[in-house]
Amino acid sequence: MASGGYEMERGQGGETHQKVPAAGPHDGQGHLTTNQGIRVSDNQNSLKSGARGPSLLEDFVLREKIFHFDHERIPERIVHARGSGAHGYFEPYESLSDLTKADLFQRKGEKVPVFVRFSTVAGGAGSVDTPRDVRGFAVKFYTKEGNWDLVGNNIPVFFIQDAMKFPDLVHAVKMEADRAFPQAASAHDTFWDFASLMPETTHMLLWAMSDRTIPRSLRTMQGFGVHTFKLVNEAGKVSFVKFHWKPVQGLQSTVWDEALKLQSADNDFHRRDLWEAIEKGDYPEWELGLQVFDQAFADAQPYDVLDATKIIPEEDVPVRPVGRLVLDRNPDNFFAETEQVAFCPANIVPGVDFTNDPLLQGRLFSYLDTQKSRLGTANFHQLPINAPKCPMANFQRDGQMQMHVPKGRANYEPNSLSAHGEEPGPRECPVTGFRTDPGRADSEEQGDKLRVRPELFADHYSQARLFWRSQTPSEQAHIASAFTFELSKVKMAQVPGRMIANLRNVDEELARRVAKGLGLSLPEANPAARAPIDMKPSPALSIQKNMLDTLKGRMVGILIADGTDAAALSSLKQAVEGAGATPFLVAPHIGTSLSDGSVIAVDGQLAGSPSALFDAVAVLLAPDAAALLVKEAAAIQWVMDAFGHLKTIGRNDAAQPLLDKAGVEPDDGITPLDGTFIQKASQRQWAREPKLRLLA
Ligand code: HDE
Repeated sequence: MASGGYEMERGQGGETHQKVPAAGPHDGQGHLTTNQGIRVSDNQNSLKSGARGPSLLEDFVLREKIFHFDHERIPERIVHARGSGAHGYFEPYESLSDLTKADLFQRKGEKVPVFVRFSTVAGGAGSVDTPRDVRGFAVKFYTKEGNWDLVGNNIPVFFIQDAMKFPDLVHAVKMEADRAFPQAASAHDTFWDFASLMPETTHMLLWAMSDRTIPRSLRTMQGFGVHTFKLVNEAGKVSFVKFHWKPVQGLQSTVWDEALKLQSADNDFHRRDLWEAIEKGDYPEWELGLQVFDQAFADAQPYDVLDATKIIPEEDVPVRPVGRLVLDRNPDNFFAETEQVAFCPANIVPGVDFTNDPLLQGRLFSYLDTQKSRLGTANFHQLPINAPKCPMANFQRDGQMQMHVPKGRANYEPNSLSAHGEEPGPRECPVTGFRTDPGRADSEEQGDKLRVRPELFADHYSQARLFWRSQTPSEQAHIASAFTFELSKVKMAQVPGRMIANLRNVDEELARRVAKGLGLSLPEANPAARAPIDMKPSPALSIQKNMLDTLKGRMVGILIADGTDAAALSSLKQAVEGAGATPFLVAPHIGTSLSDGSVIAVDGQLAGSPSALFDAVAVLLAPDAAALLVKEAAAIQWVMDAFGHLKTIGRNDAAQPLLDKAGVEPDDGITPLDGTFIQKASQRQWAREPKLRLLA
């Protein structure tokens, strides 16, 4: 027996011995077994009659193995199918007992375990990480009073106001019904057909066409609970709340061309980035922030706080940081945890409550329902990733894949089994049990049964205008260009004009720029159901105004080749590491000889490591190598893309010919390889963009 392995017995036909590691089901002694615990003598050969067959039906080892394999896949999520998850904890900064009785917010510094899953929305489970798409940001808190799921997105508003429209929205955005393309993209007929007919989508469309939907990393995006929720304290006092997650690393997005190139460079760009950051101990972190307000504030606003297409500007209600979320452990198994995790907005704890937001109300039903299709049984809550980490007890019984083995006769209540000396089972607790807030604060006193929406829901444009006016000129150019790009993919002739007619209610200039980009004349504005108003711009809505000037947790690509100066490389790497970033060496060959004769193995070969993968780049070459690389398309493209993606480029003198060949023009972001490079490497050179890109 080899250490860590199992010496196979000789196969039926006398084949060679092989050593295989003990993995998967085993009996605790390193032996491979079937699911029934029977030791397997040969995991290489099926059972045959004679060396040349036929194979025998009685081979239960083969049949069990293939049977299980045949059923390895489960239905993927209808939306948010592609996701990446991690474990971590939430830690409150202070007690929030004045606001909520929720146990997890009572004690400063007491950690609550969490599991977080980030996702794209439109693509299938095997789609890429970097399409233009909303990102899911779902957090499961395993509190002492049961699981609380805050199932949010990286955008604080949603496309629609009422759950009734969700299947239509999702059908429209996913691949088209007859042709099954495009995968993971909103740039197609059915999405824009739907969106242009539904003015309530306009605010979210502005966000979706902004750089929010092409984040650089899952670690550099915000999260939002979206709906207004309630917090309830011990005395029963109710406050309204919006939940915010703010990344400690600040906001970072890509530019569109970079996002496209990342799709071909690395389909798993975000998943890998999250995994590697956690493996390195560079734990992603967010602050939980609350916007707390009362009914009087809600009544005074020109929008309805129950409308999920509206934000509450941070300038009106500041976001109060109340704790931090740290992700410090990768899943042990993607399927068992990230795939099988079942989030549900209806999972809340005493101290938190729902409002009557009609979108939220629909979600409260949907998530439980979908898990039955996806996970196949009403007992999905027993899977380890979904099970609460506090005690649970009730009289629910049986069902497919029941894992619990309840004892005794108590499966009903009330019962008098204790009178017979039997275990009576659990009882309700009117004191500590979850009680729905009876307050009518957010509802009509006595509602008739109507299929209607509240009056203020009819304002579809004011906040879209607020968002547009809160962006920098460069962000506005990105939004106008994204509308132009997406609508340029639409073949249904009536749709782009209809969309521009809606945009005229947001901003005339935006509408004009999109029309010009598409070669269309400006259509009549779509009559607005309710005339938009001008709200004060909110700087908090801009990414560029909320980036942090730090290299911490980022990646710097360094292009080298044979003959690169060893000492200069070593000090550059040290400086990058000193700033908290990771240097990533790229060269034409993995084995690269440096000026001192040493040969090093670089991290990535040039053809497979385009500069889109990095936050900033450096080019450190010997003159001979530069003379060769000016003929190498991959090297020219590497530099050209870094320039086009507005990244800071550090270079030594000998590398200049390559920069010249790539069309790099000097600006603030082209630096020598000294302290200036490190100082500027965290920044994007927005001022460069109008010089090299024809934006709408
Ligand atoms: Fe979801 N959504 N959703 N959604 N959603 C699902 O649940 C649904 C909405 C969000 O990582 C599904 O388990 C309806 C808003 C996230 O597993 C499904 C409506 C927001 C995730 C479902 C909405 C979200 C989902 C599909 C309108 C942001 C992924 C698989 C009434 C606040 C969670 C599943 C994960 C997943 C229904 C609207 C966020 C079908 C009916 C608004 C992050 O139940």
